[in-house]
Amino acid sequence: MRTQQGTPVRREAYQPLAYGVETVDLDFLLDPKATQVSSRLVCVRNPDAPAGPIVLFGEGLELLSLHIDGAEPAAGQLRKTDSGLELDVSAERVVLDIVTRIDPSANLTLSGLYQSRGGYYTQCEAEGFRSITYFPDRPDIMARYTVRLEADAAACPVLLSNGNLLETGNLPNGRHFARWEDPFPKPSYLFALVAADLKALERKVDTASGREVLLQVWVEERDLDRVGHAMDSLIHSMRWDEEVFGLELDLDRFMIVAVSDFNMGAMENKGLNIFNTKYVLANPETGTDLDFENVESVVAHEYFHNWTGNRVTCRDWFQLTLKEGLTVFRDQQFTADMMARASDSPDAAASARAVTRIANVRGLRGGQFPEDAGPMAHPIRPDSYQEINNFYTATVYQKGAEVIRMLHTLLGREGFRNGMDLYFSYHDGQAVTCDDFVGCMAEANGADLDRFMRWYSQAGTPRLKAEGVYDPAGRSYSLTLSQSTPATPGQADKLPLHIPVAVGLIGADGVDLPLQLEGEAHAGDSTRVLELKDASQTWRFTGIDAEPVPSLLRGYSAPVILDVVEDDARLAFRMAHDSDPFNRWDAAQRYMERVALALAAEAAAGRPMEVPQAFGHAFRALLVNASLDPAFVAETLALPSEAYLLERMQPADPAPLRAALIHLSRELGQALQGDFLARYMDLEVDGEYRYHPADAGKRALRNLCLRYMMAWGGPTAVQLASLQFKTAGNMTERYGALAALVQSDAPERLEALEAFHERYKDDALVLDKWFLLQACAWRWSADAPATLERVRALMDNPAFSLSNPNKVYSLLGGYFKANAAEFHREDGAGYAFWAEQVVALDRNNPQVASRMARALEGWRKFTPAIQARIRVVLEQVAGAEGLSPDVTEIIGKALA
Ligand code: B3K
Ligand code: ZN
Repeated sequence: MRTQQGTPVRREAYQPLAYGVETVDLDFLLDPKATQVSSRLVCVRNPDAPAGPIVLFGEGLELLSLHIDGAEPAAGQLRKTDSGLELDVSAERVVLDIVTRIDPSANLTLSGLYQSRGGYYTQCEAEGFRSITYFPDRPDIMARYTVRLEADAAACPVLLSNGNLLETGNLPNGRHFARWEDPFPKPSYLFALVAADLKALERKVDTASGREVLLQVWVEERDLDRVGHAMDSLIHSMRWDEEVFGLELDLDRFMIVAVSDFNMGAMENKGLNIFNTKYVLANPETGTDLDFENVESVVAHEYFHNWTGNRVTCRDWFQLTLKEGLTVFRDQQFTADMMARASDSPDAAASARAVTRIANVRGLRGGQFPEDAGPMAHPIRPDSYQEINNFYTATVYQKGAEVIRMLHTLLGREGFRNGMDLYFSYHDGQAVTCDDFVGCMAEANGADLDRFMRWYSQAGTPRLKAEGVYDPAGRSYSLTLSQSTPATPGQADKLPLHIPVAVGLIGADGVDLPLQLEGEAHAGDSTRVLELKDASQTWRFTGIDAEPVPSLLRGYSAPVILDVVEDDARLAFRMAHDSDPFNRWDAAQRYMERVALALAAEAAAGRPMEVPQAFGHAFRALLVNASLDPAFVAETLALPSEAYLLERMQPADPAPLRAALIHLSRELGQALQGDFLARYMDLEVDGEYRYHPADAGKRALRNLCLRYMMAWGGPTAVQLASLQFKTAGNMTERYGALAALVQSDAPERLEALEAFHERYKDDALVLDKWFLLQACAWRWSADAPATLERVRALMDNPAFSLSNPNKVYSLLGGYFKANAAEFHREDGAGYAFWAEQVVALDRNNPQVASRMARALEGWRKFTPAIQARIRVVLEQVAGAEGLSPDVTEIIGKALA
């Protein structure tokens, strides 16, 4: 039962509760249909809060009994409210005994206590604990927990909860029990239990201070051959946090559990991280290089939460980016360090770091920019929400991480570390705010971050405009940077932000110039961080003998859209010479974007499309440059995502854009067929598969070459792809070949899809890839079968299930979010299908439904004709009966 439909919660309305909780003792009698939960709470008056009752939230619970200090409540002492219960008490300290009953087998929301493949699992963030028992379920209520679990020993031989294991034992009737204790106070959202038939891979390792800890990764027995990489990733994460931040694991035991039915990637429950199988299981036969990378970064992310999130947590959910932005930044830094460490030269290390950064920025531009430009736009610290689960967003996570990165850029590595140390010294064991965090950064560095705080309160992607003027007589170059942020819903006026802009100037010979600002005695490094704080500021570089080419926002030093006039020649120059690898990639992307959007305009006008020759030359120069890291080249030559291009196209029109991208790929594939083939041939990786950035880079570029060759078509491409498909020794190559074949109309396409299905039909995670690939398929010829019909047919595949989020994200999410031209087909059939699926999903799992609903929130960027068609289905869903608050909020904001 969801309550309070439509009533927004406001950040400003925060009030501490009159009573906190000191200790929680839970006892679970696990049963599929009738699990009994007994809870003893020691509630203590909070002297800093206004007087009031004990507030307990509860949702969908059957209350069996409630005692206050051992007695039944007096008449009128206990009140039912919309969100749970309130108890009037006068003592400073009160012991509550509450017994409730719940039905895990009927819980399809995958929030609270639910079942998956016969086991019991919990997910409590953000507000799932209240559907397990009555509790002041807010992150500022931190308590110490003990947990007793009792279950059928045959069905659930493994019983886990947070912290340390105290005791296990057998009981009559084939049941058994375990008792756990978590020594650290925690908010209820970090509570977890698992009762299931699982096996563990175990390792014992010493922490930096020499304490031995037990690490376990729990999976179903059949998956034990896929957990080694997750374990290695966990150990690497521990070491990294010790070395880089001086943070050690604080428990004697750390557990990861993999579950097939899970709404998001993973969850950082104290000492008992619960993961979507997708981010634990990977071996060369079943996981691609990207899967290996994702497992490593998600394991790291959840592990890093132990300090940034668990030891210091959020005061309220508006502060979510306090833990998420910071932890994403930490996992990004970790990945970059891991990639760099595996490289064999400083250049290779720099390139590997850039590849990581490029992936971060691709995610930001493709996922967060559209959010910031649409009806869901919100600051990284939102001011209000209707359903908190809708605010685990790209803005809170990815833009939040960019904001932390800017602090790191402004304060430097050491200054940032000092700020972190101060943060833990002040706030360990507390539930705090974003202001507390930035306050520590400012205090540790004597820095003024007042204006910087605006990043926390302003929504929208800022535009950064740059204009340079060269003065030959004065041998100087003046750079004027100006900023503005477009209005977003509910936030019309924007103030200037504090923006770090890393700048370099490139000389005519392609070499960076040493930078000397007016008034400085000496020239310094060739990259300088300028701090833009006002609407517009000018910097004058001196001692410049000829007009330079500026390289702005190096490393993507701020999450803004850079507006600078650069002609094609200048983009090609930076593609060839920019010493900052990120900006070199960005120059290529900008050039490609320009070409793609120009082609799309021609296609929209029904005129012939022509790819500029100069672009082909610049592209080729990178393709054949064997001295560059293949991973970097692959990123550079990959098309910008459609999602990003649609944001840049005004008005957005998916059909001509798709036509343009197909045309561009084909033309490049044809013009450079010899070069693609040559690179394809010499990039083959010998020997046994290992997950290593050097090998992964070669495979990535090789697969990219194959796709361009396939775009042009012809028998050679089909033969190569078929051969690679049949002889591949690992999933990266097999899947890469399948992805290329799916682009063709040759009979080999269907053969390969069928062979892949036959081989992996019992392997859920691999099948997810197969569903995804077909959902995202482009139509390379007019008579290729329509994607929607294929997607509908695939829903009947026995392996597909609407109640498994991974399946929904692959097949429906792939179609709604990663196949614009097919989804937005002119007859509106894609939209009708969307409406039908959103409403169906919402009946069981509002969080998943809401994610799918978001596929159309950006509808106002499209052409008027498309908007008119979308409005019809938005209104149709808005009128559906019994809609969850999750979907109601999304549709309501879209239509507002
Ligand atoms: N903190 C969780 C996300 C919980 C989402 C709740 N709807 C995973 C993470 O960010 O690490
Ligand atoms: Zn997180």
